[in-house]
Parts: sequence; structure tokens; C-alpha cells
Amino acid sequence: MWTMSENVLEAIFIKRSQQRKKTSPLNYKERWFILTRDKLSYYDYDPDKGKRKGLRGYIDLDRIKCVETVQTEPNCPQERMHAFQVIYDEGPLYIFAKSEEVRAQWIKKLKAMVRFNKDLMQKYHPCFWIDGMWLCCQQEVKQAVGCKVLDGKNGFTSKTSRRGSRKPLPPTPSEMPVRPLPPQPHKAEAPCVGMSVIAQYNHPAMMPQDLELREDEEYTILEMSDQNWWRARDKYGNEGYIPSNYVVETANGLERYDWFCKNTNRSQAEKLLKTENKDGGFLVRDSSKPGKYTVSLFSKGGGEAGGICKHYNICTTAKGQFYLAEKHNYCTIPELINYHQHNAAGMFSRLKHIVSNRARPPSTAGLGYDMWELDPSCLTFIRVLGTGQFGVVQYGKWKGQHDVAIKMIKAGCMSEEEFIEEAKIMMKLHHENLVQLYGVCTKQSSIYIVTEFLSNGCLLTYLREGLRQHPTSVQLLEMCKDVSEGMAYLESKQYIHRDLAARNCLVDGNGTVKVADFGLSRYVLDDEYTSSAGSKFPVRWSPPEVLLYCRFSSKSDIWAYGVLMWEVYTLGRLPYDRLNNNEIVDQVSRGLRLYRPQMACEKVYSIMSSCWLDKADERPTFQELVFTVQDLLYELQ
Ligand code: 4IP
Ligand code: ZN
Repeated sequence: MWTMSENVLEAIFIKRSQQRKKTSPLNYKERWFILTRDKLSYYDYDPDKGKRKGLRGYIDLDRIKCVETVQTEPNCPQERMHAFQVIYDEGPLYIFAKSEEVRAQWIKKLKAMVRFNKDLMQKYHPCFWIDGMWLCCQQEVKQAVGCKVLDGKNGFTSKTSRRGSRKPLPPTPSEMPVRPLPPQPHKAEAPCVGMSVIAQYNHPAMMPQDLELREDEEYTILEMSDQNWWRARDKYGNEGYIPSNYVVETANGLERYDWFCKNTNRSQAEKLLKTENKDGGFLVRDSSKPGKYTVSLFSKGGGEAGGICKHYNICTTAKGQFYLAEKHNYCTIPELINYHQHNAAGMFSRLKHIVSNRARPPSTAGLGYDMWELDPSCLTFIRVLGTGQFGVVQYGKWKGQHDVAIKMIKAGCMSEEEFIEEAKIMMKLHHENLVQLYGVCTKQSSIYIVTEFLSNGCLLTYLREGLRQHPTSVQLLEMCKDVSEGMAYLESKQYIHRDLAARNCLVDGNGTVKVADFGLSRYVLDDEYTSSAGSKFPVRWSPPEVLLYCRFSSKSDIWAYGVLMWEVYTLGRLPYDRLNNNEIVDQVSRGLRLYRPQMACEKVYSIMSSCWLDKADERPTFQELVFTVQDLLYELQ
């Protein structure tokens, strides 16, 4: 079973002292490094006996902002040729691997595990900090912003850097060649303690240590050691914890405008605009080019069913003024937007209707800082939603105002103590395509699991009866994309779902799909469900290596994802509906695969099929699937 302490990687490296104090010596020591799901730790060790000794230090993965190679110093000794840096809030930790392969392996793994961190850096120093100076840029301040831009988000293959691999998109009006742009106004670097933020939503203080958030008010950040809950001060001097995803930096002052959608990418913008479905609907978002902004605009016309979206970059003149399609220059972006709310001036419509991503507050990682044990007297039960593996699930309210779903665990169904331990870890998993665990009530005879509530219910039922019109291939692919993003997050956290299927996903009021019940199957006490020969085992979603050897991995989740795509494209049919479980085990291990659903084009089917490759390690990763599905979405739209 996966626990938080299971080791992902282990190696002996040379480590440079971090010299946290001015008087600390600069030295290099051999240390035993261990990477687990939540920490990078280093230990003393005995080279003669090859034994690990005491812990020397560690870095919590959620504090890491960048992992990159470091260029070797001039005249560097042989054993320090393969350096890499792990940058976190205290600065860089320099580590030297024994070979290029090991260095590459660690960098790749670490990057994958931190890529959902909130404050990844966009720039870094490619050389060492030594003797009070950065060798790359000669700056003499250790905190100085990096001098080299990372390729993609923290070096990750991003949409922009992958453009070459697929057919280029038609240029948006503003991507048409213009003369080179002058430098951009300063854009804030990664968020840090001391910065000012603006609340985008209200959030009540749930616990004495929490601080109430009031929409549009300003707060100062005091502490960020927990990714999801930051300590902050309001303008009256009150201090407490706030959900970090409810606030945005005030750096550029656009946050106060409803049309500004921070942290929204192109495809999320399109989704928002299409859901809103108003002609002339628009929003302003960060461009994929750092420091720039884009206006996304929706029109119902243009001959295409469902309307079309266009994206216009906000350009800057040599004097630092802003303009959109034609040269109507303004000193500030709000003035520019105001002008185009009244004049199309080169765009295909004027900006008629503000579309905001603030309509519904997102879920928080738990209901308050460090709060996973919930008081059951704060729950009100409203109606029964259904019955699951563990018993009845109800819709209810937390403290009379927060929608929640409550799983009431039937006695004898679950190994409760182990689950409660795991719940503390699950609380920290937070992603917009995962159903959030809010907490548990463990003090009464039947325990409750309290999660985010999603009004459109289970994906399987939604596919079978919830879709009002006949869905397009693009809509179905959007659902698959949602699931792949949630799963890519779990994959990055080394978390295996073990029971991914349409019945274990939920749909919210906007039609966004979220993955639920990850990892829960490990706590089920029911042989019919846990044994691969049992009648409730998800045989139809399992790859040969699980059916034959119970070998679960992220790659067995990938197989299940392919089957889930098939469920989506058949609008909820039962996979292999003519076969019973025994026949499936037999035939799937001999190469039988699901057929291509009518609604799935060859490209969609080839994605599913790639999930069903016999050899587990030849199947794609979820991160690769996210890119493939995204690429195909662009192509189909
Ligand atoms: C120590 O030097 C070790 O290099 C420490 O590394 C290092 O701690 C100390 O830096 C440095 O002063 P001495 O052994 O000569 O005392 P390790 O913990 O691996 O033994 P870091 O922080 O790099 O782990 P400071 O800055 O922590 O004092
Ligand atoms: Zn530098």
C-alpha cells in the first residue's frame, strides 16, 4: 500500500552546504538523499558500512519553486560535474549527481512532482551563487530575480513549446506580424511573504485560527508554509488563515475588475465564454507569453454552431501605451477595455458582456486551516443522493451555508483507522478536477466522509440521461480532458486511483468533470470488491497485469482512463456488455479490446487504444494524455 513515507528515489549525492548563516562554512558532503511523496530528505551515512544514519535536513516538496541543472564551475573537480539545484523559499540547494543519467532522472522526477506547486519560478540562475555573487549575471543579491527564462512552466513541456509538434494554429488577429514590442511593464514574480493580495470571493472564518475574507478587500500575506492555507492580515490588523486560491496578487491592479480572469488559460477561457453563451462575451486573461495579456471574445455568429472564440493580444506601443486590433492607444488596460466596450474598432465585435470566472467560488483544501476532523453537529442533512460501496451518501450543508456531500460509512464496510490516517494526506490533494475531501467525522459510531458537492451528480448517470442535447465530439472530449487533468495531478503526487471509471467521477453545475473516490478502494472491507475474482471487482476497467497479477500502478489507471473515454463516447454503455467477468479476463489477456464507438473519430479512438497497450510502460502518462487531448481539441474546434 502507498503511504506518505514510501520512497520514490534514493541516491548518494554530494551536497553543498546551504550557508544559511553568514558564518556557515562552504563545504561539500556526501549525503544519502531520499525522495518521498512529500519531502526531499538527506541523511548522514557510513560509507564503509553503506548504512544510512541520522537525518540532516529536508525540504517539503510543496515549498519547491524550481528544479534545474547548474552549469559546472570553471576547474570543477570530476565528482561535481553533474550539478542540479532545488530552489525553495530559502534559496538554492546544490546537489551533485554521480552521472548524467542519475541527474536527469532526479530532475525529471522532481519536476513532475512539483509542477502543480503554486509559486513556480519563471526565471532562474543557471550558474552557482558563490562568494556573494551569481556567476551567471554578477548580481550581488542572493534574492535577485533569475537572469534566464525557463522554457515553459518551470521547464515543463507546455503548449507554447510544443507548438512545433503539431500543425500551427491560425494566427489570432493580434499574432499577425507587428514590429517588435518594447519591454513590458514589470510583472510580479512568484508570490512571496509580505505581498498584498485581493480577495476574489468571500470566505467566512470557519475556525478561530481562520481569517474572514471579504471580496475585493486587500490582505497582506504573512506566512505561506502550507500551500493551500496562507496566514494573512486584513486592513484592520486581524490575522489568521485564508484559502490561498481565493486571493490574487494586487501587483498589476487588474484584479479589481470583474473582466480580469487571473490564472485562466486559453482553453479555460473558451470554456467560460461558451458556457456563458452570450454574443460579445469577453474576458481578459494572462497571455501564454509572460507579462502579457489577452482579450478573449465570443461571438454567436460566424456560421459555426455553438459560436466561436477569438483571442486578441494586448499590444504595447514604444511609449508604453496599450492597444488591441487597431491603433487606439490608451495609457492603461482598463481605459482600453472601456473604449472597446463601446467600439469594435477592428475586432469582430465590441466587448458587450463581461464574463467572469468569479461566479462560483472554487473549492478549498478542507474547510479551514489544519481542520480535518469536523464537528458533526455543524452538518445538516438535506437529501439522500444515493448509495455507494460504503453506504448512504447525502447532500447537506456545513454550518448552514457550505454545500457538502456526506458519505455515511456503514459499520464493517471500511478499515476505518487506516482510512483516517490516509484522510490527512488526501486533504492536501487539491485540484480543480478532483472532488475535494473536506474532512471526516470520526467520533461517532459510523464515521462520515465530507466532500465537495457537485450538483450534476455521477458522470455515468449524466452521460446516460443528464445531457439535454445530443453532445458534440468536442463536448465529450472536454469531459475526457477534465478527467485527464485531475489524473495528471494525482500522477504527479504518485497517487494511484485504482478504481477510475465514469461511475466514480462527478459533474458540477458548469459541466466540469471531477474525479472522485481516489485511493478509497484500499479501505473497502468486502472480498467481492477487493479480490480480482470477486463479483464487484472492476474487471471491465482493469488491464491484464491487474487481472493476472494484481499489479496496480499509474499505468493501470491509464488503462481505466481509456475505458472511461469509451464510456464517455458511448454515452455510458457497459464495456464488453456481452461478456461476463471470466470471459473478459480470458479474452482481454489474449488481446481483445473495446471497439471504436460511433461518435469517436479515428484520432479519439487512437487515444483510447494507446491506453490499452499490452505492455504497461508503453502506455502514455496522464501528463502526455493531457497534451494529446488538448491538441486534438484545438484541431476539432
Ligand atoms: C555544515 O558544515 C554542513 O555542511 C551542513 O550540511 C550545512 O547544513 C551547514 O550549513 C554547514 O554549516 P559543518 O559540517 O562544517 O558544520 P549537512 O546538514 O548536510 O551536514 P545544510 O543547511 O546545508 O543542511 P548551515 O547554513 O545550515 O549552517
Ligand atoms: Zn544569474
